[in-house]
Amino acid sequence: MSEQSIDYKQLRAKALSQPLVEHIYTADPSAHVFNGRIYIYPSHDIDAGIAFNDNGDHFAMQDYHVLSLDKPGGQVTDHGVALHIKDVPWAERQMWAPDAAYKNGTYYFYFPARNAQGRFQIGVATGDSPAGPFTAQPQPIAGSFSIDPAVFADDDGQYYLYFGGIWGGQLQHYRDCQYDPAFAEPLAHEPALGPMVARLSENMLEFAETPQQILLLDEQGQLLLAADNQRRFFEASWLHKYQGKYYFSYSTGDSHFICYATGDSPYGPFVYQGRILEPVVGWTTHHSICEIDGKWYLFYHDSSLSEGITHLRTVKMAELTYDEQGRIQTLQPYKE
Ligand code: FUB
Repeated sequence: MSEQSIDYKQLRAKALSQPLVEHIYTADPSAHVFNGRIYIYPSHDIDAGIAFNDNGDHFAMQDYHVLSLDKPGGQVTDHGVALHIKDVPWAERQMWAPDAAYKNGTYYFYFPARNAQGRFQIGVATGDSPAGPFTAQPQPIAGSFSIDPAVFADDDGQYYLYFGGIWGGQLQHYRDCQYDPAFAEPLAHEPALGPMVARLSENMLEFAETPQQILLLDEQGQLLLAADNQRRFFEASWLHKYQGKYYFSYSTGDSHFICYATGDSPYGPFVYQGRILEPVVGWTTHHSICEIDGKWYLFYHDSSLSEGITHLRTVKMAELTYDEQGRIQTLQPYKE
């Protein structure tokens, strides 16, 4: 079905869940519980009048808002602008998917943007409230590149930053953390590029180590191949822990799935397990997973409110369930 032929009224009625807010467009929701309240760190979508292209230039966001609610189904508060690009000395454009973490009385807000050379890097901003506002560090994280930072706080007090995305996210131009515009996506029969991970330093503002590529394996222990676009990593990394196992989830981009893979270490390797979310309306799909009062929730977005405009998205949440073996049950974004 082409997106032009969709009856959006009907689609919205059949949706798995309804928009969390409608007064602004929001996407790429990273959710956490801080002080017993649910905080969502989304992108703030705008229409900058830039035509759609594979580079994602039409995602021309300029600031971030933080959303919060006291419980699933509760009233959502928009805390206003938490960080604006004009207050980030190194960032020129495209404030894409962010995330946040808490440590020792400070909230750390991680975000990607393009620098003056057009290269994505990842910045950190700090604040004393989970709702912001946040004050950006003058420089991006040294050695950072690409997009979609996601922080995972492990039980042992270590924090890890996951990041990376191909195509507009530029990951294909890096090998061993070195940039060369001549580097491209691997050939179809070669292993796909993996997401990146680095442990964060004690002060949460730097990498404690050189980022390393995560290995995503199939059920035979073979690396997922570049041609396997229904399962290979594209963007939107997220890590959570369930019953002692590490679950790495991500978007497959041009095939539009949210998938997951599991492993025994925050560094992987992770073995592909299946899909979490079938394709939503709009080109991109992006998510986070958060435990709230003993239940698990998927935060995601779609473009049904804007009637299919791919860069005008809306964040949503839906309960996620696991079976006895810890397998995540696939969600259909629209009921049949
Ligand atoms: O919001 C801009 C980009 O779209 C994100 O960084 C990607 O993950 C995709 O959702």
